[in-house]
Amino acid sequence: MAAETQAPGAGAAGREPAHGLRIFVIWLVLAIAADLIYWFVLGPNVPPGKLGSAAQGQQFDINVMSVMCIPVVLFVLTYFGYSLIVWRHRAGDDEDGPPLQGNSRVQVLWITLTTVIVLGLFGFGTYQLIAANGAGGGEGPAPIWNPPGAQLTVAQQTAPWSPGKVLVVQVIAQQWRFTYRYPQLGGFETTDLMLPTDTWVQFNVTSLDVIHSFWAFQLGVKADANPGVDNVAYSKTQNEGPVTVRCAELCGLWHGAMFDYGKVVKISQFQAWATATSAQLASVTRLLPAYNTTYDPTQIATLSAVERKLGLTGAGGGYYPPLDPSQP
Ligand SMILES: [Cu+2]
Repeated sequence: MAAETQAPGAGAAGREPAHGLRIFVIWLVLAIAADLIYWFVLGPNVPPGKLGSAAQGQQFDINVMSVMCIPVVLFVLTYFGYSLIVWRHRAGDDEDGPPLQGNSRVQVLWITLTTVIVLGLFGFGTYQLIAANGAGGGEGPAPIWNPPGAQLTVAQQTAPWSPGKVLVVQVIAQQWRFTYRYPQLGGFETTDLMLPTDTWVQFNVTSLDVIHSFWAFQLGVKADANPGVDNVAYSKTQNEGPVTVRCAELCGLWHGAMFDYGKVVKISQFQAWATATSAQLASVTRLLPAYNTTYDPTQIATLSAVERKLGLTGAGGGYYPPLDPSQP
């Protein structure tokens, strides 16, 4: 670029320095340093973290994109800074700059680089979507990408769970809370999202009323909860740690209060919790409608009765009609 042009009147004695090479060297040093700092220092701390495989995949994608973008941003800034310092107007210099008449090398380089970056990201993004089994998004009732052993019929979803198997967790959304049903652990329904480490989790997300969205941030899962639809999303838990669940779809007056917390715990702790909870809730579990991927609205009265038995009032307490005292 500017390397080949000579300022008018510069003459043989006043040859322009190799601006292009200078800019390139400054940029290269800055870009390598910034990318290394980003990748090794900032990158490992980028949200949503590494609690679940989908989250880790998202962190990796963000980091790859950042490492590609940082040099582009730095090139713009380097060029800008170099121009301000080297090519600024100097006192007494009233000459015009050289006329710009296009530069096919720069044009070819520009088109090639942007094409490579965009197509590269397209390929990378597509691969990451497949490799991460849907990358934490809801894939609908018939997922295209399943982890091994995750294609289960409803009957298979109720077969007892043991470590190493895919854990089925049904997420039931309603105004304005989430409850979690564990069909492989006796079918109890709880307000705590408890998960074991090192386990593929199949979230079967549904709703009893309006459209909600199950967003388990640290697991990298976000899936719409639609009434009458079983929306399947996957994440493999990795470490122990807390999970925050929020509703990510404006769903009515108390949407903002529709959140709860969960935990990823050791497998032995999870099994102890499941055994205790299953026993503790046995009388309530008997009242629940049989486990299914979706629930008919006529079953909502039963479900809400059960929730009251569980002591769930919260924001949704006034939504359902009062309990019929003659019902158990
Ligand atoms: Cu909601």
